[in-house]
Amino acid sequence: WRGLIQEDSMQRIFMFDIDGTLTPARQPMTEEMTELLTSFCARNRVFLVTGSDMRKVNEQVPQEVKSLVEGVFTCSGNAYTIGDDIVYEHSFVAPEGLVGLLEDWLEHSCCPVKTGGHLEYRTGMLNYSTVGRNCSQGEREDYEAWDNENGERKILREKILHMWPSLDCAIGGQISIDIYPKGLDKSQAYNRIKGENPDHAIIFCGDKLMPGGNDYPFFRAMGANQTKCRPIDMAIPVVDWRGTKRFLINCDKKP
Ligand code: M1P
Repeated sequence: WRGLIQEDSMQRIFMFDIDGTLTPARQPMTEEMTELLTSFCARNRVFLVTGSDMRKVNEQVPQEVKSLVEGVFTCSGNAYTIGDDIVYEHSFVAPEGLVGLLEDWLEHSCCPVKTGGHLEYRTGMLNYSTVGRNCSQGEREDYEAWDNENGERKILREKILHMWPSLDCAIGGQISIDIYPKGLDKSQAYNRIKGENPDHAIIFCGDKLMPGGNDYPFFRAMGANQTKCRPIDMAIPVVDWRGTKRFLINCDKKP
């Protein structure tokens, strides 16, 4: 009985990554997901947590979904908004030499296509892409395949971590890396919402939960906070928005 009572009274908060989890990377949410998520948000407490900035969120997440979520963490947790109100925004000044390293890397990279828009200064972080943000969808997919074979982003990440121990660096999407001060990552989103809701179970869906991925710090923060007592927080790995769709449908099924 005790278990059942705890189960019934346990409140859940759902937190979702966006690119690769709710939408294809840098693509708008499909109509199917929009419909499902709108209905889910109307019945559950939902927050979004992305490496991207708000401009990209607005391009990808329909207003009907945005109006139903409780809050949106952007720029890897370095900015937090509720509705139209900015709750906080962090700043980031790239340490000496970092931009120079990225420029040299760009010049020497064997990546076959470079399109411009390689550095993006965002709130609290810097985003770097060798193929560049001006690439077409085809060039984006080609870069991802090339990077999977050549490991460019993993190697660049290791180099940055080695040269600047005060920085962290993560692979979030298909073509770029996110760079920010150590600890100022998506764990900020977990810590904030868990801090405000210690009695709630947090359930987080992400496609980059593995070490080096930009959802990993969120997962680590959950682990650091976890005791063997309820509520147990859960991280749900997905490979794409279809996996998240299956998760949402399963959530609604009665045991
Ligand atoms: O939100 C995940 C990532 O989405 C984009 O990744 P990419 O352009 O590489 O596919 C970027 O906005 C990136 O910063 C972000 O982490």
